Amino acid sequence: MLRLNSHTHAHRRVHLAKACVQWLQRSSSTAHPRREHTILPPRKNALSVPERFFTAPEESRILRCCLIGPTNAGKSTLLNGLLRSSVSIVSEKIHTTRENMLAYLTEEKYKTQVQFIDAPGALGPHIPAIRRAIWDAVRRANLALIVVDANDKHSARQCEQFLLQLEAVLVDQEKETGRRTQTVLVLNKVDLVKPKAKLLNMSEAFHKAFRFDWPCLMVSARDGSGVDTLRDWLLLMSKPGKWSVAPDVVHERPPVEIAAEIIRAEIFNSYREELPYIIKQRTIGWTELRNGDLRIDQQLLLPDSKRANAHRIVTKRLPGVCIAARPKLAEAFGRPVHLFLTVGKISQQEERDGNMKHV
Ligand SMILES: Nc1nc2c(ncn2[C@@H]2O[C@H](COP(=O)(O)OP(=O)(O)OP(=O)(O)O)[C@@H](O)[C@H]2O)c(=O)[nH]1
Ligand SMILES: [Mg+2]
Repeated sequence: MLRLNSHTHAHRRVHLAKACVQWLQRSSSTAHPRREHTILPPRKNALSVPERFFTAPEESRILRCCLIGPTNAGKSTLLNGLLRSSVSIVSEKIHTTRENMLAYLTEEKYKTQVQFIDAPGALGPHIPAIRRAIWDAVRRANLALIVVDANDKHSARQCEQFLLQLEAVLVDQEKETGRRTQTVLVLNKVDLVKPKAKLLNMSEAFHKAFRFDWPCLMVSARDGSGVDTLRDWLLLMSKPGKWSVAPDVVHERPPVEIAAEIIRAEIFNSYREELPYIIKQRTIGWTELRNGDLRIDQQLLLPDSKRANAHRIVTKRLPGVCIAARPKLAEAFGRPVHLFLTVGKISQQEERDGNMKHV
């Protein structure tokens, strides 16, 4: 009996070994293809990717918080500071953020998760999609951070109209749902304000114009002052509730979208006037190279109607965009990234659709 068993085991081992050899032979011919056009999640050091299943602690807490306010006030810079991670793109141009961006901060020690919505900026040119995104962010949140540039002395007056619209949205929300999103004023860029007494005047002017639920908070998203205090306060503002994502998830954007955003930030830095707003991006290649590096091929598309001059300018500055974007892509994906950009044209149909998103 024992011998029979040993024989069976030996037979199985031989069979298994043969199967392994066959599998290795098969996979060695496919393991290193010249190019694999598969889209894989980022590797180590990369931004986190969502997990389908996770166990949240008992008595978990949650806060949904949106960042709204004038364009260029520093909302995205502040979000990155709160997350201690570069998730949302930042530039000195207006309307850098074009649609609501979700991001998560989880402090397991406090069993608390904060879901952030970084909204596009208000007070720029009237773009209906941007308006809709802002009010949608407010309705989804429990707490709205109204982020304002403290160094802009006219901001209280400029915000009047925006605050009136916000009040109307909150009144409607209360009528429809019986719930009103709470509001707090966040004066950002305090590093630029001197003397600091000006900040008190500004806070007073805002509080006269709008009924905020909480006293004003003052921060500098750039140098980090006040950001830790704001983060702690947000954690305290959470309420018992289920987490939306696993604790290591910072955002839920697919790698292709992350890459497009990083490149878009450099498009904002490299081109002036209307160009950053009319360029669309199309990822045409995502290649896992044999040595583990990543190759990204992307086209920057200009409307067919644009003059040849625009094409020339975009082409001329392409190497600069590549050079600036590569290290940031490498940091995000945790390995060397070879970026190849070319210039193309948007078809008349795409132009007519007027979709602002990455294509
Ligand atoms: N000095 C200073 N500059 C800041 C601060 N926060 C942001 N900035 C700068 O302000 C500019 C706009 O920052 P963003 O974070 O892109 O502003 P935003 O409100 O998200 O802008 P939109 O997405 O266009 O609405 C960038 O050049 C930032 O570097 C700050 O605390 N101090
Ligand atoms: Mg932004």
